[in-house]
Amino acid sequence: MTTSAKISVLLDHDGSADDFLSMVLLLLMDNVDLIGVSITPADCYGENAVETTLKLLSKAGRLDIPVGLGNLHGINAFPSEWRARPKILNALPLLINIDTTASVSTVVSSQVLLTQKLKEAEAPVSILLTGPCTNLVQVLAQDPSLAQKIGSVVWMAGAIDVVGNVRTFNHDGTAEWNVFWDPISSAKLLQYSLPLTFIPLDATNAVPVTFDFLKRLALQSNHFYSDLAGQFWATTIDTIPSYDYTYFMWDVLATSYLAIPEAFTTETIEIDILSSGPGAGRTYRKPGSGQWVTIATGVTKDHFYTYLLDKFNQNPTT
Ligand code: AGV
Ligand code: CA
Repeated sequence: MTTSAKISVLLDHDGSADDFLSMVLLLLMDNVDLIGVSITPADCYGENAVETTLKLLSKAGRLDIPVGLGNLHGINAFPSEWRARPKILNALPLLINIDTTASVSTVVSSQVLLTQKLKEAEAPVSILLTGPCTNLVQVLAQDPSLAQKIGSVVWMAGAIDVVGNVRTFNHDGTAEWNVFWDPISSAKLLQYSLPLTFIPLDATNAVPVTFDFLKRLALQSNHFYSDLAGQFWATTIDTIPSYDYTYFMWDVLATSYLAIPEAFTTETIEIDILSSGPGAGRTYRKPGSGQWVTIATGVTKDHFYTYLLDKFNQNPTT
């Protein structure tokens, strides 16, 4: 495949285990040219997530890809036990000896990175959001003309016809975390008439991280990326016994949409997002809102799992 056939992708992630595996997947996709990685300090502490990001880029021989860190705070912070996770990832034997001290100084602000990459883009850019959308909304608020450079926004976000995954004080449980973190920016995102695709819990609920899948992955752990994915997901296993906090392939599913859209069923609908109150962050159908979003409603499980096992069955080329 020639470079011109590739889509340029900007990733904004928020440092959970599946965010990093999403970045790895993008690096392994034949049809994707990853042009920048921006980090939202939401489901992570920023410094730790920068380190993991740089370690993975270094391992892949792709430190040429610029990294940005957002200096921002959500209205509804993630629990600190979840945010501390990347620290464990950096201590894993596969990553601990990759020294990133020299690269840390090259990290810029997320807004500078996203603005610059959109400005200089000659072809439409696809933006993949695997955390909250605040960085992107701030960039568009600063310069709305940049919206013309965006070919698509794929966001792991929302819970349309299913219950949400926020379980916290004074909340009614209807929201998904990435939308809830900053529900005001989430509602604003809908106002830019961007080509939006949401991969909501409606689709991700079909793909939990199961022991069966982890066993299949482990059988091919002689390949670096299978070993890495297996170890990353193993750090999330303690969330599994409690029904509400089962770990799903949330971001990894959203990322796969860029490569295997044919595995998904979708629907294009008008929606709205509640920006405050006990339902803050709720994404709901609202005919007549004029805020059109394509939502993934389901996925062919086997197609997706097979794709993942195939992609991770690789080693870094350098
Ligand atoms: O709501 C799903 C989003 C995804 O982007 N994140 C995790 C994924 O990266 C928040 C989240 C929900 N439940 C969680 C989460 C859990 N049990 N642990 C960590 N993060
Ligand atoms: Ca995430």
